[in-house]
Amino acid sequence: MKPDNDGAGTGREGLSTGLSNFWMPFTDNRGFKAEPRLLASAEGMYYRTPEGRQVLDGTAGLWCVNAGHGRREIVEAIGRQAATLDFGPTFQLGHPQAFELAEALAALMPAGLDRIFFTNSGSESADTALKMALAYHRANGESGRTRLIGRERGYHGTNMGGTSVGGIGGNRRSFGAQVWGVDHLAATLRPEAAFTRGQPDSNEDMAGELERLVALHGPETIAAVIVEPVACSTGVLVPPRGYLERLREITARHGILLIFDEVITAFGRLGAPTAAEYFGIAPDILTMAKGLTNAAVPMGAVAARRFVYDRIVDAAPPGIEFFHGYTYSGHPLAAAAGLATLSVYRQDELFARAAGLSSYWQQAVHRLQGARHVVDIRNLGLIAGIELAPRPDAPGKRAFEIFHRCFDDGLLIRVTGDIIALSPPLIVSEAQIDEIVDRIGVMLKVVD
Ligand code: PXG
Repeated sequence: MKPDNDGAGTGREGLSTGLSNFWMPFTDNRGFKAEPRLLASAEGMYYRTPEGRQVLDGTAGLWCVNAGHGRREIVEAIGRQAATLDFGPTFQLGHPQAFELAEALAALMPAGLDRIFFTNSGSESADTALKMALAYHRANGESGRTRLIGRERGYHGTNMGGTSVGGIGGNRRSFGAQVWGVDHLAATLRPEAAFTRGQPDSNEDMAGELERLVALHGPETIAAVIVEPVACSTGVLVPPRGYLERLREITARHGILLIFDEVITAFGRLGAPTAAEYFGIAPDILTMAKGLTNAAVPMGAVAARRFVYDRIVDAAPPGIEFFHGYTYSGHPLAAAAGLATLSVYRQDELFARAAGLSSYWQQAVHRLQGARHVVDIRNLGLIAGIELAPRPDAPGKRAFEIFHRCFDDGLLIRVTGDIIALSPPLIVSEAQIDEIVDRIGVMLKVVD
């Protein structure tokens, strides 16, 4: 393959090929390929570029490397597993690691969410959860319950179901209509709550809108409501106090399943195993991915309450009960990585560590209140969103420039629109928290 150019000093060091063939996901392909930024290795809190520059990871990769990069225990477990059983089907066969991991996950979930279905990603987890909800109601003799309700500014991955219940205009509009019979709640962000530390208080009954949708469509048509407990990808929208409790109450009253998409929030991001536990609310179905394997091998999972599993399984005639699954559901390498990851979380008490750091984190990120461009700061657990005023003629450009400059300066942040999103590995130190905030503070001064 012919290199696009020779690369020296262009950010292409260490790359012996061209860049054209890889159609990159959610990327400005033309912009990136004109000015690539590459990662070569990673350890602990740092990435390293091909030129050997260290980059402090303020985002745990893409919200996923919760235990920090290159954890020896996880790497070794993957290697051992690859040498022992590289692949084994889980359709009508099994291998011990998948069952062991399912048992370990069931123990970590809120009580009752103990039937675990494996997928390979958050997107597959979201679509699996939606199909479980549909199958449950059918098995329950309520096949009219097909409507799915998501939320504006929600993100549930990029498969058909997740895109449809998701609430990101750009993701949906590019593909036209998707899954039929979907409706959305409004996003929970309110301008008057700007700069709230943690969960905002609200007098408004935002979740009460679900009652309106139930009255509009009829409860007998609604299968499930799916929300992220904290909407992360669209800029860290922290639910007001009482909101999730109210969603739980309304869904339960109308026989609607409540799905928490915990692809980001599970595995310690809020200082608890799950957001469900953090908020003290048990959904009927809970999706995971990312931190499940510390991102070392792709894997997702869906935890269902026992009644969901029992209904689908018991109602089925002898034979396959749930016509769904993936070649790699419970893949041995992923399962081994998952088991090793859970043991790292346990041994290093990383969820408690995140909980202990969250007030330091809150203080630190809110130091940017009053900094140039900053119009809101939101945080919970080890998550923060720093919202900037957009440039009048070019929304998103200011934050994107800060993302580039931070990377070149040795800090990885994530931006969505004009919002900076932060979610460091749970091993972050107080000094590194200060460094993340201070470096962003400097960039806010430099970038117009
Ligand atoms: N649900 C939620 C809540 C997510 O955050 C997915 C589903 C999809 O997961 P997969 O593994 O299919 O990508 C996600 C993924 C960002 C960003 O910058 C967030 C995600 C993925 C990539 C980037 O905020 N979240």
